[in-house]
Amino acid sequence: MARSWMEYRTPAWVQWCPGCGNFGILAAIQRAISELDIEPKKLTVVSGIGCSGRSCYYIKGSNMHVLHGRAIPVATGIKLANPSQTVIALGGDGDMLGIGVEHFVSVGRRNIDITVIVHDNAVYGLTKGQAGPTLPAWIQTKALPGPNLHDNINPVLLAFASGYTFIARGYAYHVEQTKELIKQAIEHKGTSLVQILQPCPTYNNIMTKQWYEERIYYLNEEEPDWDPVVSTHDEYIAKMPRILMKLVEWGDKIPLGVLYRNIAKDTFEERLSKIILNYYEYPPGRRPIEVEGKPLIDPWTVFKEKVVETQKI
Ligand SMILES: Cc1ncc(C[n+]2csc(CCOP(=O)(O)OP(=O)(O)O)c2C)c(N)n1
Ligand code: SF4
Ligand SMILES: [Mg+2]
Repeated sequence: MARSWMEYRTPAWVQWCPGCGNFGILAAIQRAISELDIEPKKLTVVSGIGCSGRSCYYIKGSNMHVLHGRAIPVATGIKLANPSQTVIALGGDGDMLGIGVEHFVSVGRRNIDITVIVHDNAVYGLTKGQAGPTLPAWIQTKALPGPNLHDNINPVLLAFASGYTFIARGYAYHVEQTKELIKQAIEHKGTSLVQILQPCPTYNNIMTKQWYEERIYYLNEEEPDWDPVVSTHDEYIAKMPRILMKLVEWGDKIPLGVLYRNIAKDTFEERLSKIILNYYEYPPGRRPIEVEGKPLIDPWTVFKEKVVETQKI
């Protein structure tokens, strides 16, 4: 029998404001990993800096809280060293699409089997409500001295253009549906994005629960023939116009659910295993680093050879 989601809680005190959408996202992640029955030691949640970034303290796993915007490169390294590990990189809209946007894009080119979760409240919650990269132009949330003059990034369209092979959008207060999306994202082989619309009752007084709930709808409910899975080039060409329409839809109506899934592309790990034939049996994380107390590699010799010697002019 799968572990209860309660077993994925930690004793850490949850430091979010009352009503914060992060509570729903945390519950959805804990329920997803519990239903997938992932052992805590086989799970790594890597998070960046922000209110959302604190999630890694609240989920039981071999987790890391890293520098602002750097959850994806750290998650990439962990996955490549331990391909059997389930790896989730999470952060806010600022973390993932502001300071970390270069990593958000680059990971799509590799199709590494990790799940990226964006807690999207359209503001920098932790630093007191500045405009985030997903805040639409002309909106003035309460901490801004005037309306936002920047256009907003569309995370799902950017993920598509970057090569992500699974793209979904959920809503933080709908724990059950968001849990299902996270489960599918984790099970998908390749880089997955789940953008989660997350009300921030403290700083985003425009994009509130009511604002979202007047706009969101579930694709599989409103369009029962919705099928965003592509497995061949011909299917890709045939389905693309409709998928693109949904990726760009944002305004009076905001679609939720799986927006795109490509099961034809190989993962970076699969590509690596074609050059390193024993990669899966003997990944870097399983190789010894010392024998009889002595390191296999002397860091000073390596530093001298690779850095000091090459700097000689
Ligand atoms: C290098 C660096 N620059 C700036 C900051 C300050 N800072 C901390 S969190 C944050 C933005 C948080 O916004 P977001 O990623 O959307 O997370 P949220 O708090 O909304 O969940 C910023 C700018 C920092 N910690 N490190
Ligand atoms: S500031 Fe906003 S995002 Fe941060 S904990 Fe409070 S409600 Fe949540
Ligand atoms: Mg934010």
